[in-house]
Amino acid sequence: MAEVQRTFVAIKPDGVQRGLVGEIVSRFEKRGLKLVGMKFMQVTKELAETHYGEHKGKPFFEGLVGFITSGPVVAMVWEGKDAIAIARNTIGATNPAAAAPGTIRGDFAIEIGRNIVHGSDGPESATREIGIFFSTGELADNWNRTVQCWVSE
Ligand code: IDP
Ligand code: MG
Repeated sequence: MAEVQRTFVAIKPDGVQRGLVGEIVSRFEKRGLKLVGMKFMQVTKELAETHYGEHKGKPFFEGLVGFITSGPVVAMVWEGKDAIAIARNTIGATNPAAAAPGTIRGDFAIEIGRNIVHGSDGPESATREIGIFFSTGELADNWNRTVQCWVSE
């Protein structure tokens, strides 16, 4: 039986600027994940450098930090069975040029530096990323998504 997980997803500044917030949120809702956290916010340089710490030193790091701080983002936490992998395959491959049609990146983006959405890549990064973007009081998990019995056995 798949484990119930939480994952961190963010709509990056390009997704916000292009008016794709509703479309992207809708895809996670329709897939069957439960929303437990959401905020519209400006990412600081410090938060961006912490969030993307694993990429420090890579040639695209400075550009990535500049991009992610260039406008507001929508930070979210989604919950469900296997939520981390489910969110990643809803998002699609890192390079949109190689992302399958039907995925968010495959449908709305064409290059890696403007790939619209972020999703945690494993349980440790999910815990870490949720923790740096949200305090526990900001997560609203005391609700029943009543359609859940039609999504999961
Ligand atoms: P992911 O977002 O699919 O997990 P990562 O390899 O963790 O992909 O890279 C984090 C982010 O860094 C990517 O989503 C993308 O925005 C950016 N990035 C990764 N590689 C490149 C690159 O070669 N050029 C420009 N940006 C890149
Ligand atoms: Mg990553």
